[in-house]
This record gives sequence, structure tokens and C-alpha cells, in this order.
Amino acid sequence: MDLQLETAIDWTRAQDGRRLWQPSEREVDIFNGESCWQRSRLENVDVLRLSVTPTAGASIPDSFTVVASPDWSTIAQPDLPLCFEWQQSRPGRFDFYFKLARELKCLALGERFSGLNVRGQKHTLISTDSPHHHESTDAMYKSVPFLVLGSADKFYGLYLDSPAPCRFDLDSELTEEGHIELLTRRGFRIYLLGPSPLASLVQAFTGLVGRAKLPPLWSLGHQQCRWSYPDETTVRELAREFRQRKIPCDTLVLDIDYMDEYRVFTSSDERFPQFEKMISDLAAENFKVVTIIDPGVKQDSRYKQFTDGESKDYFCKTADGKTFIEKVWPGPSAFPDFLKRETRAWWASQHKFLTDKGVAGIWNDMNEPAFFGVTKILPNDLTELPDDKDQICLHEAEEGIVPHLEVRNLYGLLMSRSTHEGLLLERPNQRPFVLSRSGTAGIQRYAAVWLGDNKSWYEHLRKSIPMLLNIGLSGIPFAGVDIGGFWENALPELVIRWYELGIFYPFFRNHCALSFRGQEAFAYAPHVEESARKLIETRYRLLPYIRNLFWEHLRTGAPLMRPLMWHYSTDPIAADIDCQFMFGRDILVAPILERGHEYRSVYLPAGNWYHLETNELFEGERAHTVKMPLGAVPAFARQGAILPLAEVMQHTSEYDSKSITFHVYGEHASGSYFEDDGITFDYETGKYNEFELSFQSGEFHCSTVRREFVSSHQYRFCRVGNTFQEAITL
Ligand code: MIG
Repeated sequence: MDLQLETAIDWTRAQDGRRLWQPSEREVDIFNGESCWQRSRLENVDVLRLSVTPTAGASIPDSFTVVASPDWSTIAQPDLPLCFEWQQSRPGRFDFYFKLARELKCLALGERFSGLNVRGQKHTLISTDSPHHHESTDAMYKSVPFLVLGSADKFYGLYLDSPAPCRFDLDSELTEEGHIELLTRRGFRIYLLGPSPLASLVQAFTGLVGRAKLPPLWSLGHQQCRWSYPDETTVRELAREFRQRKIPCDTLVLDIDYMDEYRVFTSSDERFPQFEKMISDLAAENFKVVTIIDPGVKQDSRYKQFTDGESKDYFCKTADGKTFIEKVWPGPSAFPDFLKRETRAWWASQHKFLTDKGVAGIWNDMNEPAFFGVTKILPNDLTELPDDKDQICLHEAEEGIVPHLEVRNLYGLLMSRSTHEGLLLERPNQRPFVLSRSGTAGIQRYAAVWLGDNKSWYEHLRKSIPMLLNIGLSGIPFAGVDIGGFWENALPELVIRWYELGIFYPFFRNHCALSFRGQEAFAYAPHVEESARKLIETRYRLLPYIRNLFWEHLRTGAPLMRPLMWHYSTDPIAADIDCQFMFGRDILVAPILERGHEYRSVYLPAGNWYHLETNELFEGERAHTVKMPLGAVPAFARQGAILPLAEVMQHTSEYDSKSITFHVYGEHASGSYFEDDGITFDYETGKYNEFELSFQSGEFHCSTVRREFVSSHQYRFCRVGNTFQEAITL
């Protein structure tokens, strides 16, 4: 090793005096830009921010993810919460090193095909279409560079605010080291949050990148999709089946075949000759219609979206200045440059075509973006960012031209943002529903997400729990996976087991791929359909509780699906569990995840628990073997909780006419209840009701926190195990 080089290394930006590695083990630090540490507090959590600009005098590009702007005070010598060091070792690359003591769990990091603890692996964050993911798969659809480290009541957050590709090595060699490689030539910021309890940490992080607003009530109901219901007749038939069989459903989702040769913002005259009338007829049956929109715009000189986009310079370009064209569903297509404000505004305005016809919400697919011809976006051996001319395409950001890879992870977020804004343009006081496949930190501000193309496999049923838990810890509350599984033929047992779990996914949609057997709740034998119906009805009964949870998210950033350690932080058994989860504070879900099983072991944390369906009482702080026949609701209510539940309904248009019953679990119980109109933003100006509920000495009490909304519900309460329901007024 050249001694000359060693002494040239400048580690003054690293934590002084507590250096973990000898610089000689590393590459040379070539950094000659500027950096500064700042400190602030966000929602009562300490936050340190490191801002790095690689070349002196350059500035940090606009962040599309961070929304909070607390006061930052500059500090010379930060007292870092983590043993954390960084260097720039090559022109297109930064490295970060931190110590990972053995007892620390690693959580969040967005979408990973992994268990809850993502430690002991390498994770590449570059948004990638990953239609056949499995245990060896690395890059997924979403890239959220927010890592949570800790255990018990002491957690840290590390948020890398950069849309560039990065690799997190979380002690894959069992040397108690963490290492992040960031491939960028631009400036970036890194935020270190904590130490704090897990819930406060997620509260602070979502304070930084924003939270989801309340979703429209209908979007929390049952959604049915498939690739694709091919024509109008099939869609009408589908609607009829749901209503005739009394299987509750709110939303029918149209995949790519509703379009005219996959041209976005068109509908096929051949297969959907009365597209608008179909939607209004479905509306009369209380169905909402959501349509898919992909980013690829068909290259076709007779197609307005293409010619407009090209003449007004809205598309991504190649290095030699031509419109970037790649193949997707419509054939050769152009890709809107969502980094550009004008493009986002133009794209937003295109949605009028769909909203005019009554389309209720938009599903953004393929927005990593996916290209048929390019499967490996980031080669494994890439150790620094390729030159601009060697990149797939270029973008025009506020600060100038940026090569694709450096901002790729923003594409899904900015497309969803434009879509969200497009829906708001047409319906300013209606909560937009956008569903997105890709995204980065902050995607929750604009869209719900699903986790892409899973399979009709028990393994994917099982993995959906830790995956959604990490998505939630990454700040994204409104999420789900395709119920029944996307690829492969779903047998009835799997579909029922999937509904048992799926009624607790915040986003509740059955979806299935082309050429596999239909997996709608009614596609099986009558007793199977009966089980599915009962489970879907249970989802609808849970809606008041689910609305409470979204309200809680809005105020605190808490996800709906939470690992047990969220609430039972000092319970060492709870810490590792990711085949069960908390659905809010008051419901514990422990579904069957294996074919042929009727019993499973359920670990219940401290306290007592009531089986949600049978009301059987179980003692906590121990495991129980619980019988769960096909169709059982695999959940337990916490003793001491008051759960607001609705009556069975066929769709949420019936919601207001249903009575709400407060189920009291135990002799002493408390809870809260939120309600509003479920559709507008009026709650933002205070038009909502919120009550604190309690049950003591045989009496039900309700205190008003706010009462600004006139509701039409009747209210009752009932004690667990008691069929008698007493009417009350709030
Ligand atoms: O190349 O639109 O993940 O949900 O059904 C496949 C067809 C494109 C991938 C999505 C899936 C959707 C499918 N899409």
C-alpha cells in the first residue's frame, strides 16, 4: 500500500476519534467538494443531516421526496448516533460505512423479497420490473432508501435522499458491518434519525417525506381485477355475478385490454363500444371503475398523445437528442419525462379523457419504468455510474440534463404525482385513488401500492406479511399484494387462505394474470364461494376500524400492518415474528400459510386476547395451537379494546345507512372512533367527528373530541360474548 496515498486520505468528515476501520482497507478518498452536517428535531426525534456536493460550488438538486423544512442548525463536529463514515472513492460513487452490532435488526428498506429482518443480505435499490421474483431476486419495483436499525426501544433511521442507484450490504459477511454504495455524480443528503422507539422513528421519517391522506372510502372495499376482462360483456357479467351472488365488491379494475391497441388515454371501440355507458351503468349498480395507465406512449404519427408529446418536447431523449423509444405493450413507445414540470402538467391533463367517462381511479403500472428490451437495468459489476452517453436515456430536471440511472428511482413517484394531480384537476374536492407499482420514499403522498407480480404459491402468501410490514415501516400505509396470486392457477384452498389474510391488507384486491384460471370469489364450488363471501363481508364490517387506522396514520405516520415489536418492544419472542402481525393496536392477525394445515401455532403477546370470530378467550405471553378451518377469520382482539365495526354491506355506497357497533373486549376497555364523509377533503377543514370511547363498571362512555360532521349512522355497543346490542347516541 502506498503510504503517500494513505496519508492523503481525509477522514475528517467521519466520526472523530471513534474510527471503525483503518482507511488503508478502503479505496482512496477523492472528495473535493463540499459537505456539511446539520442538526434538527423532527416530531421529537433527533435528526442529523449530511449534505454532500461532489464538486465545490455545485448545489444539491431539488429533492422530490423530502417535504418537511424544519430549522437546521449547522454543526461542526456532529455526535453521530451511529458509527458512520463516508468517502467518495471514484467520480461516480460514494461509500458509507457503519457498525452493525449483532443485536441490531435491520428493517424497512421499502420493497424487499425477504423476511422482516433484512439483515445478512445485500440489497440493490434500483427500480426494476421483477415479474418472477424469488429468494435470489434482488432489485424490486420500488426503491425506498430508508433503513431502520435497532432493537427493543432504541431504533435509528438512515434515509439516503438520492434517486440514484444504491446497494446496501447489511452485514452479509457476518462481520458486523454495514456498507452502502451510492452511484451518483450529483449532490445528495443523508439523514440519520434517532435513537427513538420504532413508532416515533416512523413518525419522524413520515414527517420528513410526508404521509398518505385519507383514501376514498370506496377504495378500501373489495376490488376485483384480472388481466384482462376482455370486453364490455364480460365486465357487465362480472358485475352481475357479484351482485346476484351477494359477494360484496366496490371496484372493478380494467387492465390493458380496454385500450385501443394499448394507446394510453383511449378505449377500444371494438371491445368496449359503449365504454362510457358501461361505466355509468356500473355506477348505477354502485361499482367504481379503475383503469390502468402505463407510461409508454405508442409511437404513432396519427396518435395525438404521441405527436403532442413529441412536438412539445415532453418525452425522454437519447444522448444524441432523439426521442427515446423502447418497446412495451403498444410496440415502440416514447416515455414521458416526468422529471419535467411541463410534462407532469400535460400528462395530468390527459386524465380528463377518463374522468369525463366516469373512471374513478387510475392504476399506474410499468412505471419503474419497464422496457421489454432491457431486463437488467443495473449490471451487477457496475461500480461507478456510467457516462451520460452510455445510459438508456436522459431527463430534463429543474437543474439541467440528468442521465436516466441517476434519477430512475423517481420515475414511479413522479408519474403517480402527475396522475394524482390530474385527478385533482377534474375533481378538486374528491380524494384521488391512484395505485402504483413503482415508487420511492414519499410515494404514499400520491398513491397506494401493490407489490407487483406474485405467484399463486403459499410461499408468496407467506412472504406478503414481512414484505408489507417493511413497506409500512418505510412510510407506505396503503399497500397490498394480489389476492390469490398473479401468475399460476390458484386452487380454491389457496384463494380462501389468501382472503383470510387479505381482508387485513390495507389495499384489498384480487388480481390474476392472463391465461390462468379465474380466481374470483365465485369461480369455485358453492361452499368455497360461501367462505370467500363471509371473509369479504368481514372486511366490510372492519371498515370503521380501518378508517380509524388511516386517520392514525395521517397524524402519526403509523402503518396499518405493524410488526409485533411495534407494540411489544421488550418482548424478545415478539421481535422475530413475521408470520403474524398487528393490524393497528387492537387486532392481531395470524393466518394459516401452508397447504393442508388446519392448526397453527399463534404467539400472543402480553394481555388477553379474544378470537375475533368465536370470542374464545386466550391468555397472552404464550403460544397456542389454534384450530383454523378453511374460511376462519385468523384474528384476535386485544382485551381492553373497543372495536368499531359496521354491518355487512354489498358496497360502500351503503355504508352511511349501516349502524356502527362498538365491540367492547373486556370489563375495562377504551378506544376511539373517527368518521367523516369518506370522499372529500372536508376533513382537512375540520368537518369530521372524533370520539374517545371507554367502558368502565358496566357503562359505556363517549367523549367528544370533535363533532363537525353530520352522520346518519345509528350507534350501538355490545360486550364481547354478548349478543345484546344496546343503542347509544354519540
Ligand atoms: O407486462 O398489464 O404487474 O398487474 O396485470 C405485464 C398487464 C404488465 C404487469 C402488472 C400486472 C398487470 C400486467 N402488467
